[in-house]
Amino acid sequence: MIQQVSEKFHSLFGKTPLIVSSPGRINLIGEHTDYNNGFVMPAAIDKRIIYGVQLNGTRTCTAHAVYVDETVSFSLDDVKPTPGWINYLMGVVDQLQKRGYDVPGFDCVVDGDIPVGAGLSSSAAVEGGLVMALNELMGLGLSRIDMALIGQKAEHTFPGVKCGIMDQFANLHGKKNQVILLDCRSLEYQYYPFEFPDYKIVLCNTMVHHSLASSEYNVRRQQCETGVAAIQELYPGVASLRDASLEQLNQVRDKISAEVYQRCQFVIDEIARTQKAGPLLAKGDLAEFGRLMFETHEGLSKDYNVSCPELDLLVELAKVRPEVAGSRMMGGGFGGCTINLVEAGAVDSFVQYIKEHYHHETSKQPEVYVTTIQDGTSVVHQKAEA
Ligand code: GAF
Repeated sequence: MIQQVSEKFHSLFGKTPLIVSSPGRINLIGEHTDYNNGFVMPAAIDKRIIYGVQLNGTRTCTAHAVYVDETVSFSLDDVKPTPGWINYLMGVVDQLQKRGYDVPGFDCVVDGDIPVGAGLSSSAAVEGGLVMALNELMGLGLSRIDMALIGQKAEHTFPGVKCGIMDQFANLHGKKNQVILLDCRSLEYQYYPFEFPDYKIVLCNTMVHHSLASSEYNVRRQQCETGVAAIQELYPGVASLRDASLEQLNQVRDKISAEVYQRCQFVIDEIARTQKAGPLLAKGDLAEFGRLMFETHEGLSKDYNVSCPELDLLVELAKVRPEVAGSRMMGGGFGGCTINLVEAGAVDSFVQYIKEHYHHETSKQPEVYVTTIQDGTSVVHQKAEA
């Protein structure tokens, strides 16, 4: 892919680009906890976006996406939300401009193998890769945390998804064979080795992406805030669900709707589960870790209500297989992938079983990815002369 991007860039723009590699992410546990100031446990993976970027000395930015064979342009003097994939690039440029940087015109070629709408955060990869490229080409000296925050804000303001920090953080801080335990309040983090030769991480893609995803995401965030506001009436020190206990939530039960109660209960439980996850990994207790993953799925499906029949089916199918330590839906929900911890020796039979049964029940052919944990966004080739 790197060579293809480089060649395409050369044929379109006649120059040698800076190359940046920007990965998708998985999340082992800690779902819908990031925007509640809780903990998450993501990692960067072997599916990625490759960027070729070079400054062009004009006030125009031109981008070519190889996978859709489409070229689009925008003026740096007219950066505003625009339908299509260009929105993610413009969101990043807008954030840099808002921080006072005089972004110069650039050309770029993008290619990638992160399936879109699969819950592997292709959008954070698009954002993180461009911030990294511009940081390098403009010599901005931004930290990886700055870059993650820029990507997150771009997502809020352009596509309009009020996401937490997990995806952008994992994209920029991923490390080969390590998962990140991130405290989304302080942005302090710790790596845990994920080196279990007897297990593989298997992603099963439902191949559905329900249109509810981004609107319902923002509704969940709002519901959590409603729960916090009710708790704050009694406990002014509670700034987010991270600070709240089930006892406190129970005390305001009659002041909030049953739905808001369920949402908040899930988040409080999920933060507690994620805090247990690090020590379990350190001990190599994948059996208990996997049990927590099943519990997470149950909560996401029944209480947080962000699953869908296809995701539930994939988890039900996985649950009865002895080679599966844990399985759950992953990411924002309403489609996309499940993440499964599967005994390495039985991966082939697991994949075959999932494909057959999922197809039989839904008439859809799932895609299955046996993934590995890799480094986060990085510059692949040093800046070449423009
Ligand atoms: C999406 C969001 F972008 C993340 O911030 C996170 O909230 C996730 O859904 C759910 O855990 O990927």
